[in-house]
Amino acid sequence: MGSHPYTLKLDAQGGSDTYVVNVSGTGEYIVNVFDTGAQDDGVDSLIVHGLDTVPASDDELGDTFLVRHNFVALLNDDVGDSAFDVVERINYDENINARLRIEGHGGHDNFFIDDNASITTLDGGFGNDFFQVGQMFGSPRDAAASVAPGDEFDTIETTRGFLSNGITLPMVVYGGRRPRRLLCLSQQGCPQAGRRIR
Ligand SMILES: [Ca+2]
Ligand SMILES: [Ca+2]
Ligand SMILES: [Ca+2]
Repeated sequence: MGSHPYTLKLDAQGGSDTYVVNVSGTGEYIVNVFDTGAQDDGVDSLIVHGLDTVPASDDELGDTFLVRHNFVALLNDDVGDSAFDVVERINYDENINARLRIEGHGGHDNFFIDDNASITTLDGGFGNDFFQVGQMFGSPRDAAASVAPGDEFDTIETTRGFLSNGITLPMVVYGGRRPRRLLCLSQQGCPQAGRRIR
């Protein structure tokens, strides 16, 4: 996963622990949430809070979260060119044995999920939030595609490309009060695939 000059390590060790990360929406860092307590010693949770913003228009993008088997990332456009250039990255693993919870709060937030290593809850909060479970890629996500060591992840070859798992462990999605969209490409069980959720 490489090193980063702004890295914070969190390890509350044995017993039940709750780790909370409030993202900033700008800049980049790595937070390592690696609880070294035994897997049967308590329940450990990770909660990631997005920004609670009030969008000025329907086009104003809120938080963009990327969820994989080894990290949650908030993608930031610090340059303001409508391209993501820096990342707030929270590494986690299966030692988060209770739940990974990501809350978008206010704003038109987007969630892209390629895989998970913990039972997961996504809560969009207020705003027109979008959730996509599984993404299509042009090639396997390995070193040949310049994916960093340790960040490789499984895909399934389909007629349209290489599809990420979407989820390995159960996930619950809460859309909030206004119309949301859920696009599910995953083959790992999506009872509401392609349907709007409320
Ligand atoms: Ca613990
Ligand atoms: Ca938000
Ligand atoms: Ca939201």
